[in-house]
Amino acid sequence: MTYLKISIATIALNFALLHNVSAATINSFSDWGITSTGVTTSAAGVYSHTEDQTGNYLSPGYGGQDYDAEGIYATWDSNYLYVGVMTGRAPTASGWSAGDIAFDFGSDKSYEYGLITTDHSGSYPAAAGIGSPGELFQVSQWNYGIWDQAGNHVGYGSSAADTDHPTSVAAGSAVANAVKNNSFSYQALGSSSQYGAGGQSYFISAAIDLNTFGGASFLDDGLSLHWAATCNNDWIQLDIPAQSVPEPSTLALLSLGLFGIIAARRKTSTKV
Ligand SMILES: [Ca+2]
Ligand SMILES: [Ca+2]
Ligand SMILES: [Ca+2]
Repeated sequence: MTYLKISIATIALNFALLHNVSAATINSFSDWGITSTGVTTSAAGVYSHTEDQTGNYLSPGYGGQDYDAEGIYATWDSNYLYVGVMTGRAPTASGWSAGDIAFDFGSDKSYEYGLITTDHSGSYPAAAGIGSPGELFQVSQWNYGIWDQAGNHVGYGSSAADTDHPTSVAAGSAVANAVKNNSFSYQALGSSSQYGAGGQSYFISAAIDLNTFGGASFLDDGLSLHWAATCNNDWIQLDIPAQSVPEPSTLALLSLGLFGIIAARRKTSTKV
């Protein structure tokens, strides 16, 4: 009976590590568990937060579907953190371009990394970020939007702008080999009647090497992911609680050890 319990615990532990799907690109979009009728997902191991809107007012700003941040998603396996954002903002939109995906380790409102989503061509120059689409930056300075609180416009570059909600990377350094080759994607989702309500939706996604964030300890203090267009008309944030992610090597040894115990007990029982 004892070894049966150990066996079940081992299986549960393995499942906890392996059930996170490999949702790397738009080409495997179904891996995120998002159907063609909405923005929500029920896929095991996928963390998500959705705020799909249709009206002109979004919070803190305005702009309707063109600026709607509709969903933000994350999952991981033993090698990569996969991130996704669904929005009505097109990658080539003029005016306020799409912002970058911001990473806040420790969920303390200090955003350490940014995944560049566009080259900001056609954007308002003052608000444009740096870097090339698909690059990950260690960030020393962010740009912010044009609001200080819901509905209160302060204009671009104001010191009163809400710094809890960064938009694009203003300064920092690119981290080499952080983003898995060919994993970055920013594409339209089907026709305008699909996915997020209110019109056309787009999906931004990438796979990031966990070694960039310290490997298996990357969630020890929790992680918040954040996205907004460069105006911050609508921001969206996903908070992943602190948790320990097993080291693959430790897990393998643990499994071997437990199976060793099971084997030994079975051996013992055959003797009896
Ligand atoms: Ca929408
Ligand atoms: Ca929204
Ligand atoms: Ca932080």
